[in-house]
Amino acid sequence: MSVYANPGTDGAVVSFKSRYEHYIGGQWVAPVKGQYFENPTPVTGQTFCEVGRGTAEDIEAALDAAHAAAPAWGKTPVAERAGIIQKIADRMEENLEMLAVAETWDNGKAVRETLNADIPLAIDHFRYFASAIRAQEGSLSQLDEDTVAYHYHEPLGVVGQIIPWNFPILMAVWKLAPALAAGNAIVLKPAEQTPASILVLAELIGDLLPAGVLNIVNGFGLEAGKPLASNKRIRKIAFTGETTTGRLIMQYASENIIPITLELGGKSPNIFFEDVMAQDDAYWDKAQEGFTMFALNQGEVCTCPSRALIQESIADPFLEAVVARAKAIKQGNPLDTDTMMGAQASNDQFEKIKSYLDIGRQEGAEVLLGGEPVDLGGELSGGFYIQPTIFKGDNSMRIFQEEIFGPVVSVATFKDYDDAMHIANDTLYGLGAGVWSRNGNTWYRAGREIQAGRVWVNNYHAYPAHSAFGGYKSSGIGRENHLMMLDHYQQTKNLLVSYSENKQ
Ligand code: TXE
Repeated sequence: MSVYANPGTDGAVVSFKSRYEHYIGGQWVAPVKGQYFENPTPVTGQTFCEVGRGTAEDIEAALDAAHAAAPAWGKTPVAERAGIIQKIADRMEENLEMLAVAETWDNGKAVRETLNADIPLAIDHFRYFASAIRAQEGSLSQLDEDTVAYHYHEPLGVVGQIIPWNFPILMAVWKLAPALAAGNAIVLKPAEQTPASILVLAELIGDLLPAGVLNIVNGFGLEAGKPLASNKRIRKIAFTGETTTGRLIMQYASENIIPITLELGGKSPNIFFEDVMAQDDAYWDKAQEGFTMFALNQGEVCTCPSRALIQESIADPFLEAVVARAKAIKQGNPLDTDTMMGAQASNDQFEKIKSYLDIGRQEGAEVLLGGEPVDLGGELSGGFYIQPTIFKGDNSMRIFQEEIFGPVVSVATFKDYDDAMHIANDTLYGLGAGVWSRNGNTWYRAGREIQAGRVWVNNYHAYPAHSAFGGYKSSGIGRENHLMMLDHYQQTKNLLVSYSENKQ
């Protein structure tokens, strides 16, 4: 066990500035209106820095810088661009602990996860897209003997990106890596709940990119996000956040006829068929671990397996085993490397989850575990901590239908395969799902039948850069990760050429 020192104290691996401005054109630039907002750490609830409160004027300044930088960046040879992105990944790797602790302090998540998942995945993401862009090829079609159609990939130019607070650095990098690789300049707005860690990243890697290629304006949704997403000077907007906000982003984008990618909410079913308990072996152990994934990242994951569906015939022994397992989740100081579950990202989110704990009880759901906020004592008393919670109820309840975004799983039972599919698909959302079965026919059929963009079979919560990720139904539009992401940041130029001297 080791505990990282609080940022700003002796022995800390990261020290934040007390005040952050916007990052525009490779410089720190004060907000035009001179306003700042306070940024508390969810670990203790105490403010640790203030951050520029962006408005339309700051977005315009960032767009000026991005437009000035975009043409040269777009024309930079692919190998050179890829080399810069590789250097970004290397620099992040050299500073892994610093970035991990910065992310933990800003967001509240356990450092065990930021050290082993958030930051390593972000690094790999840059490496993947730096490699992918070098392997990308255009195409040529011969239309007749003298006529040829060439297809080129071109960057879009200047793009906007709006980031959520649940994985601040990783969600930013999911968008930055393909956009930069494809040759675009970017204006990015982090979430107001977690503005600092992305600025620490910008400070770390800023000198590697030509000035103006990456610009960051902090601020609130309507004050800074809307002027970016509705701006005529962007050629694309990428958004991750709530479904209702996604609907607004779509409206803004429709005014300017620009493409969008939306990664929105979820209510992912995690389905356990009766054969998971056929033997007391490593597979059964893995399946139990798969159930506890609802608490990963304090449940603040768009693909959180927040609905667990258990076959009726095994419900009692299954629940006895997984409740015991979930009881062993170690909650504590997020900076302690033994801690498995840290703090919720903000006071608003903390209050929202508590209200759903009440709603679950009022709806008559049975509380099998947890169900309360926790006071961890000492300096953590002001932080935002909730117990891992298991409710048992039925799929019509609000706790099964609405995104809670906390360490809360709602369990229902099903009779047979058809019943499981019916319950799994009885939701507005379609982002993720899990299927657990030893029987290939069962998991294959279920995997294809569940209406979700990502179905994990006999595993959960893996996010490799080269697997397409995105939603069906109200969970979003477009995909992130995978080669296909480059299509979202490029446009196709077709040159249709006649080499004939004398015929049309
Ligand atoms: O999200 P918002 P919130 C879900 C989760 C959570 C709920 C509310 O259930 O409890 O959403 O979170 C910016 N124009 N998810 O309110 O508002 C905002 O500043 C332009 C799921 O924080 O969608 C922030 O940068 N931008 C999710 C970003 O949008 C606007 C991750 C997300 O904020 C805007 C986060 C506007 N009108 C929350 N309004 C996931 N899918 O992973 C807000 N923003």
